[in-house]
Amino acid sequence: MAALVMVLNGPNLNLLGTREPDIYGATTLDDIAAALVDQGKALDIEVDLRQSNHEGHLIDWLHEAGSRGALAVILNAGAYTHTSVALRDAIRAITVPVIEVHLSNPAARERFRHKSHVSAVASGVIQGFGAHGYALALDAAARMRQSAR
Ligand code: CA2
Repeated sequence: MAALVMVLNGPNLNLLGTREPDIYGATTLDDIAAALVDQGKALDIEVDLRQSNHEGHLIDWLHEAGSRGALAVILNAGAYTHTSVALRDAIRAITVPVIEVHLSNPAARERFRHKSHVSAVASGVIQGFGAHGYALALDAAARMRQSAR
């Protein structure tokens, strides 16, 4: 059976590819989803990509990843990264490894983006590589499965 990787995206990421391409690139979230599904087929991984502008949805989906025994969650929590203790608690509450992804490099941006509530409870962080960061994260998830075998 294919392993499951949930790719969860937070607020405003539905706008990807339509505004601020200088910061976030020209690739849409649909483009990213299609590329990850293809990449997943080659790795025997089912990719389930979702986006919500609501914090509680992201928390419910993290719980779902836990109850479905997902191989990993790839999480771009958007601005909630910098504000949400509730997301941090949800990541702590599941045993599924979470790979934090950011299109931009928040460490090179405004000070308020330097704090991530996710990083300390994530298995790893990929940031600053644009949409390619999601592909790197899926590859990391596949390698985690290999090393667990
Ligand atoms: O670099 C990232 O991936 C971020 O998670 C993106 C968040 C930002 O708050 C984080 O600091 C870093 C913002 C997502 C907004 O996405 C947009 C996409 C297109 C146009 C406008 C916003």
